[in-house]
Amino acid sequence: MKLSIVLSTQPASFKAIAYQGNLKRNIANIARLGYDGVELAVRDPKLLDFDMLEAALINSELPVPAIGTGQAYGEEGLSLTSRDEGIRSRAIKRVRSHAGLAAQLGAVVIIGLVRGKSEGGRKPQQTLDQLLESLRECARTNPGVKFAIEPINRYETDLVNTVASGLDLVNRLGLENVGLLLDTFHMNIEEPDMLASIRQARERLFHFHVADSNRWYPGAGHIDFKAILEVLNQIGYSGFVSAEILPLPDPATAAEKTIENMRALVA
Ligand code: LER
Ligand code: MN
Repeated sequence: MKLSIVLSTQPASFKAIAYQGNLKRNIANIARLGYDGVELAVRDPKLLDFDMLEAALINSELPVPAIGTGQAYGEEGLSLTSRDEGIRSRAIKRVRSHAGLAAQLGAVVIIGLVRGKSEGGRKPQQTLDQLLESLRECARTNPGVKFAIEPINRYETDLVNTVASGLDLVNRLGLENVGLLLDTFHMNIEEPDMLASIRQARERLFHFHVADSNRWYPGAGHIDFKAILEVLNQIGYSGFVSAEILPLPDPATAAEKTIENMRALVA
C-alpha cells in the first residue's frame, strides 16, 4: 500500500486537512514519518512558488499522487456548474490550470467540491448535464492528465453523492482520462455496502481517500480498513491511499496515528 496525506499549500477553511502552513517544513515532516507521497490541496496554482515546491519534493523524494481543487470553490466560489457563465468559465479555466500543474507533477486532478451544487431551483439532473459539459471541456483539452470525480455526501452537495452516480457520469463522458476518487468518509454515509461499491468502481478507480467514520485518522472510528485494503488489492488498485483527515486531536498525532494504524493492517 502506498500511503499519502493531504497538505494544503495555502490557508483554507476546509477542515479535513492535517497539514497547512509552512510548506517546506510540512513536506519534510511527512517524509520523516514515512509516507510515500503527499497530496496537495491547491486553491490556485498561480499562488504557488513552484520552484520551492519542486525543490522540497525532490529533497524529500515524495511524489504527488493527486491535486485537490475544492478550495477554488470553498474560498472563491468558482463552480463548474454555476448558472453564471462568467463564474463557470473561470472555474473551467482554474481546473485547467490545476491540470497543468498535475501534468508537471504526474498527479491526478480531483473533481470534488469544485463541481458546485444546484443553484436557483434548478434540478440536480439539469445541473449534472452542465457538469458533464464542463468536465468534457477540462478533460478533452488535457488528455494526458487523469481527472477523478469524487462522490461526496449529500450534506455537502446534491451532485454525485454515490459511487453509482459517479460511475454513471464517468460512463456518460466516455473519456479514458476520467474516473473516480472514492473517499471512505463519504461512502460510509452514502453506500449501503462500501466494499461492493469499491468493487464496482474497479478500473475506473483513479484515487482513494481514507478517513474514519468521524473523519478522524483511520482507527479513531468504526470503518473496517482491513477489509477495504483487501478489496483494493483484489481489484488490482495500484494507486495511492491518501489520508484526508481532521487534524485532531492535533495535526502531528493525526498523521502519526494514520501511518501507524494503516501500516499495521498490512504488516
Ligand atoms: C474532498 O476530497 C472531500 O472529500 C470533500 O469533502 C470536500 O471537497
Ligand atoms: Mn475526499
